[in-house]
Amino acid sequence: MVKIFGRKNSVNVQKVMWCAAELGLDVTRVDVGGAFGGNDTDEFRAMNPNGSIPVMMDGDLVLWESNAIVRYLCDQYGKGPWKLSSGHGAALAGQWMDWYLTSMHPPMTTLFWQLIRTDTNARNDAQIQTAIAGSGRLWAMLDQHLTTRDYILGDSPSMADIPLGCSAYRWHRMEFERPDLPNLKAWWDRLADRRTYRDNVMIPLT
Ligand SMILES: N[C@@H](CCC(=O)N[C@@H](CS)C(=O)NCC(=O)O)C(=O)O
Repeated sequence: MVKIFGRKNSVNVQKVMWCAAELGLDVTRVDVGGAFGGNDTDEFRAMNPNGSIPVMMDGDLVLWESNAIVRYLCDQYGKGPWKLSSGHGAALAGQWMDWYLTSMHPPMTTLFWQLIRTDTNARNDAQIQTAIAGSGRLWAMLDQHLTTRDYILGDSPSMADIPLGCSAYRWHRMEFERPDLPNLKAWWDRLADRRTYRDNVMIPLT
């Protein structure tokens, strides 16, 4: 039985829970982090010295870093396009997943904290505008990539769609003026047709 430690409103926990749902895994999730606390105890830090969520436990394997957990679950339990252990698919999935983490996550985190977690009168408009412009340039690159594909690797969803897919919900749901990116929107609509995505990702932004 796979156990996940982490609150469900965390984008990093959502990646793992959505992935597990796609694979049809029976997962137990324990609320940890944020208002629930529990991630600064000796016991939790023995699992993850960063004190961050998510953490996954599968038998005697304890794993942190959400993208690493997604890759592990797909490799261990995935079938078809969800299992990409090697070859071009795995390489390209790694590229998009790393790109999310290193390029897209920073401006999207700024937007989330400014627009969702900061009172209106305490917001920093310059930071918000810079983050909209910065993430908008990156979403435009993905929009271009999606001109000829339904999903990031082609005809089927795969682990490559997971980190960016979780972030795309926030991009489309937070309130600001977005550039018109029709291929990105069509891809996001396709994700939103999936019950697994709606149940685990499309939940209130808090
Ligand atoms: N790179 C890590 C980042 C983990 C991370 O920063 N998690 C946040 C939640 S999204 C966290 O633990 N915040 C502290 C808390 O929730 O108490 C990953 O992808 O798993």
